Amino acid sequence: MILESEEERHRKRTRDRTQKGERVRTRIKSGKSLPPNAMRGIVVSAAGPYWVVAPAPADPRAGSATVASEHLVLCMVSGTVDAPEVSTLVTVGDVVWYIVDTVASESEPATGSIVKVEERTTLLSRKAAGRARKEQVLVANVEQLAIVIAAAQPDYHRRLIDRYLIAADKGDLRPLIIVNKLDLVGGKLLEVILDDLRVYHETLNLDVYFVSTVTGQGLEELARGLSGTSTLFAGQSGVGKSSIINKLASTRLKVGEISELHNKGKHTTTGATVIPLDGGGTVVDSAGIREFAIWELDQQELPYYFEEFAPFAPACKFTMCTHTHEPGCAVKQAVDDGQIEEGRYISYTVLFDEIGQQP
Ligand SMILES: Nc1nc2c(ncn2[C@@H]2O[C@H](COP(=O)(O)OP(=O)(O)OP(=O)(O)O)[C@@H](O)[C@H]2O)c(=O)[nH]1
Ligand SMILES: [Mg+2]
Ligand SMILES: [Zn+2]
Repeated sequence: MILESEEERHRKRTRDRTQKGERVRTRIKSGKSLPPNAMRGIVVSAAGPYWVVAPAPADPRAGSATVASEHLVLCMVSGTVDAPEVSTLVTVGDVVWYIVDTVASESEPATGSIVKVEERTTLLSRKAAGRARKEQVLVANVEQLAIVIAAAQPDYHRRLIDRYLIAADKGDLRPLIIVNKLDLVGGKLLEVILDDLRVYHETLNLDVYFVSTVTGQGLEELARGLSGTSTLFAGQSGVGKSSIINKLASTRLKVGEISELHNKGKHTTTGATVIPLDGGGTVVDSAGIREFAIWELDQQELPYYFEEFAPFAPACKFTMCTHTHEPGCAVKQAVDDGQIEEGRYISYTVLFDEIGQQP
């Protein structure tokens, strides 16, 4: 879902500027001095051609943004902007400085222009959809990545986890795993799933939460793991990301209403949205991604993202061993001996082949 809608919204933002006779391309001007009336905020979502910005304290140490919907400002990016990134100029989670162009009235929210984007502390990227070699930053500045899978409906499978773990590692996010819809499985199948995921908490030391939004199982423990920090929820469509967030947060951003007010289409429920948690901290809901190709990953660096290979790799017969077809490969031997979990090794080979097929 996000594939088309993200691209479409990006086009829309550009088109809108063209219609208004403004520069189509925004120029990056580093170190441009900040206008005295600029205010600091956090991009909480996108609505049609706008970025929805929540005012934030000018001093970052003062805490997270006030994400009360009545204070949101609909922003476009100004003609010249002071931004560190070339690809994905602005994204959800970005800390920005903006100037208010029109103040809020009874019926209309305030509008403004983004003049500066602060350096990102973390980022979750993927290769942009389509053929072009282009990075797309999905969300910036979140501390944790919750990889959500379902025990059933959609069918249980864990392949996406390893992909997201690499993206989290690259972007400096702390990963955790949530297995939802535990109410749908029992007995033997549940045992198989628990056993299949053992490698993540026992070998890779990740927190793995088993939950159900139907029975409420595991939600309290999960809430503790998310409290006081920021967490992006990612995973296939239908696994229950929004359902889980709805159980943990009572205040939801009403960006949909704002966008309808401006008659800018209905692209508000897709994409990513920052939501404050009742117990402090924020979560970012995102729409399910059908394809998640990791940005800038080559075959040589791939083994380093599989940390459990490290003790064995030095013993491979060839120093440049790719651990795929070579004789005397200590990593493959360790898989055969059960010292490296087979599912993880399969993920490695799948990703290795996938990278090899890229142009
Ligand atoms: N049985 C069961 N169904 C659930 C559970 N959690 C969510 N669902 C259902 O799963 C479906 C999908 O849930 P969503 O929360 O919309 O899933 P999502 O991950 O946000 O999906 P996208 O927004 O498309 O990426 C809905 O019909 C939910 O009611 C659960 O714990 N058990
Ligand atoms: Mg959802
Ligand atoms: Zn090897």
